[in-house]
Amino acid sequence: MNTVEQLTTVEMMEAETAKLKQIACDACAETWEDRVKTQTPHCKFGEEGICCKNCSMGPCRITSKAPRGICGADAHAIAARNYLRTIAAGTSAHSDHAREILHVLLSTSRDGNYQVRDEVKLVRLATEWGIATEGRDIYDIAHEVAETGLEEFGKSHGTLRFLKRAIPERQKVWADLGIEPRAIDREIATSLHMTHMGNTADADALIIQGLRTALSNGWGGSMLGTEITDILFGTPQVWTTEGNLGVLEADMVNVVVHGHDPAFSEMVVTATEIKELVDYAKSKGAKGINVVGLCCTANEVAMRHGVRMAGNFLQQENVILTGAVEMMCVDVQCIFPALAQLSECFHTKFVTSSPIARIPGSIYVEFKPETAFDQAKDLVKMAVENYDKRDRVKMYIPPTKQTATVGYPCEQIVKHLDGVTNSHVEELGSYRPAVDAIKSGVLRGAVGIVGCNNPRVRPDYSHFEILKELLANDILVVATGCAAQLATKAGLLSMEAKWQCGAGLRRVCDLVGIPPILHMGACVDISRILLLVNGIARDWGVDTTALPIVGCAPEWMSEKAVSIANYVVSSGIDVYLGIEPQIKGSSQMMELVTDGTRKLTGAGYIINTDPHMLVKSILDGIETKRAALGI
Ligand code: BF8
Ligand code: SF4
Repeated sequence: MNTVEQLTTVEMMEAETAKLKQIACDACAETWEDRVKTQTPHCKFGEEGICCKNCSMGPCRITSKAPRGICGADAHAIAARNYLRTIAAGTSAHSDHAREILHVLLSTSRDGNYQVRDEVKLVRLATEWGIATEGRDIYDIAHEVAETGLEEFGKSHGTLRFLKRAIPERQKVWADLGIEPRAIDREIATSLHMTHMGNTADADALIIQGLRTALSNGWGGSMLGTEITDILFGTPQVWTTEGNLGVLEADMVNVVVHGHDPAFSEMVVTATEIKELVDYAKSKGAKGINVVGLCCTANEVAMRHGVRMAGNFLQQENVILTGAVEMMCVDVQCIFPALAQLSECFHTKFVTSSPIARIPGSIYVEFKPETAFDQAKDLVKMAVENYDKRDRVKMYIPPTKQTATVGYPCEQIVKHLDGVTNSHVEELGSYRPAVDAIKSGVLRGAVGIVGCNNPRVRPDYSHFEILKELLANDILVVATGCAAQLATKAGLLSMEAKWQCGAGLRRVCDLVGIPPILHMGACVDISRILLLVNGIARDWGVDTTALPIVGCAPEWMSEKAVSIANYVVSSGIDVYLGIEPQIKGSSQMMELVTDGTRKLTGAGYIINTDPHMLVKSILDGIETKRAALGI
C-alpha cells in the first residue's frame, strides 16, 4: 500500500535540494535559487507585457502617463504582439524538433544508423496520406513519408494534413474562423510579419493568428514529431521504471541525457548498452554504465526503454550537484546555459550536440545522422574515462526514488480498455469503456496535467497539490512533460498510488490495470492528448467543448507552453493556468484569452496562482460540463 506517507512530498524534495545547495556553496557554485534572488523583483513592464522593442524608436513602455508608444501602439496592441511572438517562438521550437526528426527518417536505411522500428505505424501514416505502400520497400515508403511530412512546413497551398484527424465539429469551427493553419513555417512567418513595426495593432486579429499558429504546432509540428518518433524508435510501451535523484548510482558511470530530440538520446542510450563499453567501464572500477534522463528526454527514453528518470526542469542543476555525473549530454530546449559553468565546479563533462543550442563552456559535438552511432560511442567512452576523476568527498546522491509505471500513448490506453470490454461492449479499439465510466459518474472526468516547474511559485508544490486533489475526486489524469516528472518523483505514477484515489477511480484502475496518472510522454506528445480527447468526443458523439475533460499547466514557464495552451483552447478544451501569462497590462488581452477565445473556439483560460483555488475551479468546471450533458 502506498499511503500519503509513502509519497515523496515537496518538503522532502526541498530538504534534499537544501543539502545539495550546501554542496553548491562549498563548491562556490551558483544555482537558479541564487539567480532568482538577483532577478527579483522582475521588471513590471515585462511582466505585464507592455514593453515594446519591435523597432529602434523604442523601447516603448506603457504607463498611465505614456499610454502609447512612439508609433501610437497602445497597451493592447503591444501586449498582443508580444504574446503572438511568444506563440510563434513556441511553435517554432516544437516544429523544428519535428523537422529534425523527419530528416532522420529520411536518412533511414537497413544498414544505417537509424532504422524504422514501427513499420505498422509507418504504413498506416502512408495510407492516411495517400502514399502507395503495396509491394514497396519499407524504406522507400519511409522516405516518401519523410518528404511529404517536410512539405507540411513550407507548402504553398492548402492546409495541414493532420487537421482531418479532428472531429468534424472542430474542423468546422476552424474553417468558420479561418484559422486552419496553412504551412507550419508560414504561420510562424505570418506571426512575425504581423507583429513587425507598422503592421497589426488590433488585439483581436493578433489573438486569432495566435490560435492559427498554435494549431500549426499541435496538429502540425508536434503531431509530426510524435508520429515520426514512434515510427523511428517504436510506439511506446508500458514500462515500470524509477524516478528522482536516487536513480544515480554511486558505483557506476552516470550518463545523463537531457533535452528533447530523441534522435540523440536514443543513440546515447544504445551506446551505453554496448558490451565493449560496459566492459570498459568495469575495467575502470565501475560496476557498469547507468544512463538516466532529465526533462522531456527522460520521458522519451523511459517510455521506449524503461530508462530511469532523474527529474524535471528545475532539477537539472541538482543532478550535477550530486558530483556523481560523469557526463551530461544535451540536445535542444529547456537546457540551462548555467550547466556549463556548474559542470566546471565538478568533474562532469557537459556536452552540447545541436547547432540550435550552442552553450559557451560546453564540449560541442555536432550530432549527425550519418555518424550518430560512432559519435554516441565516443561520448560514452569519454564518460567512462571520466569516472576516476570523480571526487567522492564532494559526492552526495540523495537516496530518494520512486517506482513509476510509464508509457501510455493512445494505442496503449485503447489496448488496456479493450482488456476490460468483454462480451457487453460491442466495439474493440474504442474509448467506449472510458466514456461509459465518465457517463456513469464512476469517473467524474479527466484532466491533462502538463508543463514545467517554475520558481515563480513554490516549485512542484502546485503540481503535487492539484494532482492529489484530482485523484481524490475521481478524476483520471494524463500527464506529460515536467508535470509527469513531478508525478514520478512524488510516487504518483506508481500502480500503488491508487490508494490516493477516490473509490470510483480506484475501481477503474483495478479493473483496467493502470496507475491513476497515465504518463503520455514529452511535451511534444500533447499531440497524443489531442487525439485522445478527439477519440473520446467521437465515441461520445459530442464536440470536445462538451466533455468534462480539461487541461492544466500549474507551473508552466516556456514559450512552447503558451503555444500549447493556445492549440488546446483552439481544440475546444479549457486550460487552467497556475502562472499568469505576461499580458496583464492589457485588460483587452486578459478578456480575450479568457472569455474572448471561449466565444470563438468554445474554450479559454482560467487563471489562478493559488493551486488550491485552481483545482477547485477545475472540479467546478468539470461538474458544470457534466450538468450541461445531463449526467
Ligand atoms: O517541453 S515541461 S520545462 S522540459 S517546456 Fe521544458 Fe517545460 Fe519541462 Fe519539455 Ni515542456
Ligand atoms: Fe515603440 Fe511602436 Fe517601435 Fe514598439 S513599434 S518600439 S511601440 S515605436
